Amino acid sequence: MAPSFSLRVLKVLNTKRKQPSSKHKRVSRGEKLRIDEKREDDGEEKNGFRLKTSVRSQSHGVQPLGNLLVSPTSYNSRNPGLGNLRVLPDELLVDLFGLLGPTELGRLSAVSKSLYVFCNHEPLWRNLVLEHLKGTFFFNGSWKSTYIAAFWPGVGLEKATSAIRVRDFYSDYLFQSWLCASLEMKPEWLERDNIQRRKRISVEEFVRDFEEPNKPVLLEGCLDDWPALEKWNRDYLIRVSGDVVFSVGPVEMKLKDYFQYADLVKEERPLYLFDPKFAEKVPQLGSDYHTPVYFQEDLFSVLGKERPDYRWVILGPAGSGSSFHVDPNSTSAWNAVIKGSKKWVMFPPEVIPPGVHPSPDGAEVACPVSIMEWFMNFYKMTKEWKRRPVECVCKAGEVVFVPNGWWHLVINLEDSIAITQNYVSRRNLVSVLDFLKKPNASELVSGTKDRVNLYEKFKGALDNTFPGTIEELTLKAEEKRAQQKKLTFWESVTDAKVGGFKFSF
Ligand SMILES: O=C(O)CCC(=O)C(=O)O
Repeated sequence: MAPSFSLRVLKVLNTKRKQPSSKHKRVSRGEKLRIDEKREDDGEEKNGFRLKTSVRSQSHGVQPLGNLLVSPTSYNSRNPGLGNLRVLPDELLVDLFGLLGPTELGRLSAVSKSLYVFCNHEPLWRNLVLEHLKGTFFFNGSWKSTYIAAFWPGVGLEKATSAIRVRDFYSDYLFQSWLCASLEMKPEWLERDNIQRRKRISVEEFVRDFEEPNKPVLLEGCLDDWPALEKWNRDYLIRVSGDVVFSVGPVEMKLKDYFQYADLVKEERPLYLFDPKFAEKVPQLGSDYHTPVYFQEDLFSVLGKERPDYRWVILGPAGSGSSFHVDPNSTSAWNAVIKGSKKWVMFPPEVIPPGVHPSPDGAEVACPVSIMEWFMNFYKMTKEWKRRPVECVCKAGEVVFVPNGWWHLVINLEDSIAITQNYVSRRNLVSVLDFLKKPNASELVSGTKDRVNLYEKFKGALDNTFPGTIEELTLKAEEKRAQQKKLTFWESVTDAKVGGFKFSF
C-alpha cells in the first residue's frame, strides 16, 4: 500500500554537524518537516511527530517523494541509476532484489548510486541474516554489518557499517521504513483510555459484567502476589535462562542474544520474542506466576498433552508489538504486563479495523501496514467512527482481558515483558466448538499439529469429563440468540428510552 506521506514535504538537511534544536522549525501549515542528519541528544517535535532519541538520519540520505516538489533541480537520482528497471515501483524492486544473495547484492550495489541505495536496504539484509544464520547471529546495530561480521569477519566493523549518502534520492517506500522505525508514539495516540477498569472485583462480577457479555476490561491489582512482578528483570532472566533458546518470529534465539538485539535495534517491525513453551523449557519461569483467579476455568485442559498452545512469554523492545489480529480458535485471552507498558486498540468482532483485510473464509488476515504506519494513516479516522475502538495503556501489574473474536493491536511503549494465556471457559465454549468444526478447520485452527481432528477430540474429552455440558450450553446459547433477535426487532420499532413506538411512514 502506498504510504500516505507522499503529499507531505519532509526536508532533510544535509549538514554533518549536530544542529541545535531551535533550527528545526515548522515551516508551513504543519506540512513541512526538517529532519537533522544526526540527532543523538533529544527527540525532535515536528508536525506533532517526534523522532526517538538517539535516532540517526536515514543513512543513505533517502528523502520522501514530497521533497522533490521543493527541490531546486527537480532531479531524482533514483531513476537514471536504475536503467530500464526505473519503471518498476520501489516495492517491487525491493522484492526482486530480495531474490539475490549477499554477493550479488554487494556487486549490484557498486553499479550506480541508485542501486547502492536499494541494495543496502536493511530489510534485505535482515532476511539474509535470518535465512542464513537463523537465530545464531550477534546483532551489532545494522543487519548488513551483522551479516558481514558473521561471514567476512576480516572486513572490520567500521568498513562494514560505512554508508555513502546519496544526493537527491527520493522514495516514499524506502523512506517510510526509516521513518516508522524512528518515530515516537504521538501523545494523542495514547490519550484515549476508554476501557473499563476494575480493581479486585469478584469472579462473579467479572463473569457477569465482562466475560458473559464478551467485553474487554483492564484488571488492576490481580498480579500483586506474582513473584514474577518482583523478580523478572533482565539480570534474573539471563541468570535462569540466558542460554535457553526461545521462539523469536521466524527463528529461535538464545535469550541473551535476543537482549543484545533488542538493545540496539531501530526498525519498523522489530523481532518479537513470543514463546509458547517457556514454562516447559524453564520450569522456574512457570512457577513465578499463576493464572489470575478470573481465568481458572480452562476447558482445553481436558485434552492433556494434545491441547493447542495456550501460554506465551512475550518480550520486546519499545516499538515491537502485535499488529491487528483475532486470537486463535475463538479463544479468549488475558495479557499480564510484568515490565514496561503496552498500548492497546481493540475493535469488537463485527467491526473490521481500517487497513485490515481478512480473507472471506477468515483463514488469513492481511494488514499491509506496520503498527506505526497504522497509527500514522488510520488511527485518526477511528476518532470519527460511531463504533470507537476500546483503548488503554496497560502498565506493569495490570491485566487486559481480550474477549473472543475481538480485533486487537498492541504496541510496546517501553521494553516490555508479559505473559499471555488463551483459554476456553463455559462462556466461550460454544463459540470455540463452532470454530473448530468449520469446514476449513485445517486452515483456521492453530497451535496444534492435528488441526482437523481437534473438534472431535475436544468434544469427546469434554463429554467424558463434563457429561451434558455441551448440550446445556448450546441450548443456552440458542436461547440467548433468540432473545437478542427479539430485542433487535423491538429495539427497531420502539424508542427504547421513552418506551414509545417509533413507526414512521
Ligand atoms: O504483543 C502483545 O503483548 C499482545 C499479544 C497478543 O495480542 C496476543 O497474544 O494475541
